[in-house]
Amino acid sequence: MKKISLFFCVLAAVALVSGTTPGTVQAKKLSLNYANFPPAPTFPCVQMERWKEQIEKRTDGAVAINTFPGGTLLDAKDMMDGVINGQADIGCICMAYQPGRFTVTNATSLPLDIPDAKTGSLVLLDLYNKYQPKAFDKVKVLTMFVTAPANIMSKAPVAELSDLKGLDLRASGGAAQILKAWGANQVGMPMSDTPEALQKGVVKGLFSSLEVMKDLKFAEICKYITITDTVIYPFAVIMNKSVWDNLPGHVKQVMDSMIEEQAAWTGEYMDQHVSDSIAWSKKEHQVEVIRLSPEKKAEWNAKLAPITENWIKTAEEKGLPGEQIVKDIKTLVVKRTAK
Ligand code: 3IO
Repeated sequence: MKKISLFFCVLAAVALVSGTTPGTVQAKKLSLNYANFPPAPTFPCVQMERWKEQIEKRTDGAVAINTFPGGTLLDAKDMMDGVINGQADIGCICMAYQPGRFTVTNATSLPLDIPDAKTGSLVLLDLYNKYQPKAFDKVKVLTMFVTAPANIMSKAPVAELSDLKGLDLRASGGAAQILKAWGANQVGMPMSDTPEALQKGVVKGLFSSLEVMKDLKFAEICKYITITDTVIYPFAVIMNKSVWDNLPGHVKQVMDSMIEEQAAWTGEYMDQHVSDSIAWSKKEHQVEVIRLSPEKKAEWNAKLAPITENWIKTAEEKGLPGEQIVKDIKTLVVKRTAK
């Protein structure tokens, strides 16, 4: 009799705890805001949705990621400081928009022949890991990636350096330096401002990776592509430092384990999507692709020689090992291409 009543007492206690206070049994769900500057169909936002999905799955729903594409939470120029200040927990930055701020990582946007986005993304991450640049001291880096090499998209055909002379083309950062060296009239602005600038005729084309021909419908306006495959744009995804510090250990582990995987995934997605975009632009919008002969390519490349030299000089003036950084990028490209 005594045994039975004890049994029922325990049973009643369990029922009481689990039945009346469910909130204390289940851990509170963490919710994080992720800001992005360009429109949802573009690759920085595609990779954001993929990361969100994977994080939510791999943390068994302990974390919810709320995504804000199209500059609805933070725009391109405010992204880095907005995340540092906590206006968003996570943000995606294009380092080309603040070239002086991200000197080390922007060395990947020198004309050093990064062949594709996958190789470039892994090289950028390796470089970041080696140098741990001060620019990222106030944030946690969740991943880094680069675009495919930039090419010219224009309203009028560009086949010669003389076609570029004084032509208003939009680019930022390292890519902007290259347009200048070729004699174009380089106009700086983030990608998110470019559709309107093209539409209004403020610029006559742009210099970036070709997936935007499809994702931002530039093929409707730019009927010509000139293949130069010269330089990439580097990106980073960053988290507010104190938000990171306060995450549970198992969530940190999941996020850390995705840093390199996400870089490779995004690079691969970008490379594939550029091919799709070129095919789509030709078929749907009769876009013409102009290729430079090897002689012409050599002539164009010769104009770029001083860019890397000047960057090294500026970096060393800032107390950075410029020469070594450039050497490292070249070595890493060979190493990562071989894989
Ligand atoms: C880019 C930025 C936002 C959305 C799609 C994009 N494709 C290539 C870039 C690189 C870049 O930031 C730029 O300004 O060309």
